[in-house]
Amino acid sequence: MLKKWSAAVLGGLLVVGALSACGGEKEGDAGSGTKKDDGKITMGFAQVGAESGWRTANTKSIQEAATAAGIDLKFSDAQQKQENQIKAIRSYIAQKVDIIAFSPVVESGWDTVLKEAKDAKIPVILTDRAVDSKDTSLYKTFIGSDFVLEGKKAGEWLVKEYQGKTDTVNIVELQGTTGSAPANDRKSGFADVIKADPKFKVIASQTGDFTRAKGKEVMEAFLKANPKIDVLYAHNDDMGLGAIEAIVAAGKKPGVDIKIITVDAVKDGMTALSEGKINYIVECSPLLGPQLMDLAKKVVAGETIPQRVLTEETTFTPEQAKAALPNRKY
Ligand code: GYE
Repeated sequence: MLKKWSAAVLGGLLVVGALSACGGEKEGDAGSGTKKDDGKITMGFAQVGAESGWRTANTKSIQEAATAAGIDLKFSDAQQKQENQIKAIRSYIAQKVDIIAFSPVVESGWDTVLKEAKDAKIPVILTDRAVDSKDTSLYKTFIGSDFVLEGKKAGEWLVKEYQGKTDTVNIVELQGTTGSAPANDRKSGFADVIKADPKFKVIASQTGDFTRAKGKEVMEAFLKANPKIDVLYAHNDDMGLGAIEAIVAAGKKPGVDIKIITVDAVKDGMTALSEGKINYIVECSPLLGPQLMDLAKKVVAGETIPQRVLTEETTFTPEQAKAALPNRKY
């Protein structure tokens, strides 16, 4: 599925590693007018919540990178509620911050508040999750992963794993937060790949809200309703880890009786993968802080930046997880 911004940005696409270093601009010498007397840039950041290991690592990355870049960060946690994020953004507008960044909980419903920021001449950067606004002038850039590609990678692993086999493969899916970009896109990317072979059947698909507790609860219901589940595809590690508890409680062996694919590659997920309880993880990097601060400085300085900044990511098998774990930062 082509995203709204795609056509507009094809010319200016930039791919950079999530760990790439900050640019070397002098802090606080950019732009004018709204900055405080100390010349520091003030950023208002409206975070999604604290729903997962990924999110915790993302928050830490943003806070540390702000300190390192000399940016004054105002941070809010929306507890996965769009109305809280809108409130936070409005309060940043009222406080006349230099720049607003946020990771939109869901894709739709942002035009009004984004227009308010634009009218107040406060630039906005989207991080991690996209919005479906048609007017791409409402934000300066969108930095984060390609979630459709992540879903496709999950599907491709499955196709390979069951190559040459003809029996039906019953799949259950734990979706992320309803209406969020990663839930929509990880679902569609995966579906696009597996639809080529009718032996793959998604027999149940429900949201687990990206949390461990919900992942466990929904998996329990899946197990009760479906005697034969071959594969679990969870849109993040945390839901997969919750589901593992439900699978064990049902007397089945995770990774063996039920094959498990997840997305994120946070430490707990990678540990389960290295132990064979998860079979495959598609990486999604939460370390967006340094790039965000770098881009924020450029925007405040009036420099032109690409409209889409993609993070570079890989995939992990159990062997690769074992090798990567000792140096894993999150
Ligand atoms: O995969 C999940 C988190 O938006 C990419 O949100 C992020 C997702 C991540 O809760 O763990």
